[in-house]
Amino acid sequence: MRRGPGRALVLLAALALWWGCGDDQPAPPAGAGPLTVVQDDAELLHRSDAQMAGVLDDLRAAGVDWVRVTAGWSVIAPAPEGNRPPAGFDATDPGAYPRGAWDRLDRLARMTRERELGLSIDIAFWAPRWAVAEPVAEPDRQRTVPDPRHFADFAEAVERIETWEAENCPGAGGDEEEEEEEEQAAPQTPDPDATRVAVTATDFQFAIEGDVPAEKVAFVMTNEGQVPHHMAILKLKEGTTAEQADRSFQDATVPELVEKEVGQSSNAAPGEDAVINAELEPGPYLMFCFVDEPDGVPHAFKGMRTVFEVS
Ligand SMILES: [Cu+2]
Repeated sequence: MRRGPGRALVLLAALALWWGCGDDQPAPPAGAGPLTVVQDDAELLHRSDAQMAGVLDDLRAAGVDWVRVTAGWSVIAPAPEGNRPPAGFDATDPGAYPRGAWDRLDRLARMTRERELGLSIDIAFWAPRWAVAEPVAEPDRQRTVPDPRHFADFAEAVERIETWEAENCPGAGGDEEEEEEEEQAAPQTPDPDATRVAVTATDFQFAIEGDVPAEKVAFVMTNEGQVPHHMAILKLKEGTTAEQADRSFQDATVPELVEKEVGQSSNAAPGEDAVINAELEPGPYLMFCFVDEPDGVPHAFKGMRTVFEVS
């Protein structure tokens, strides 16, 4: 199970990892809106070098930040119409795939890197015949009851192509995924001398009950969602507005707004509680959740972040 980052001190590092995805990644300009992503397998995988270069140059000039294409399972896998994979085929090893299987994606990875465009790769349709339990009539449109183990093996092969890592941040792993294996924060119990502040976590929002006083506080979060959540709290610089904090998530400038890290709770499973004890001073604070289940996108980016004022 993937979890939130380890200690409070790594909160900013985790945020930076999410945005940074390595130094090669194009940083969106400060103050820009959401990232612009264009998906087009036909134009970005199946054209001549010159045509693709033209398309990518045009996209770059039009302000596109990322392009997105599909790593087509049945296109890349061997024997896509066979009842079983080739004998001894290790589907997790990119080198075990047919010669040239990755060439189109390799080419796009190189060409996007040259233009400082981000590259996002879907690991997706269609499945090879040998990976589905119920074949359909069109041999190249298999989709019914694919075997999740086979799919996981293919996903691992995509993930193991190292030259893609820097371009391939949100979905398909890379260094940041290993960082997430760090231990989560240790569970705390509410300090008996502290003022309790009840927090409700749902998928994907926080609700903080009442005012938060400038004293010793125990945030007690109850997870009423269907997936695990935690709380991470940062103290923001005086005068930071909720709107600024919100925008900073889109343009990757949260660290610029932070005065200090306050703490992080353990992860709470659905129905369970998690706690942060903290001594609070007046000012604006940011609470967010960096758990990224089930799809690898931290909940903070799905709305699980809120700014509150301590007075
Ligand atoms: Cu969460």
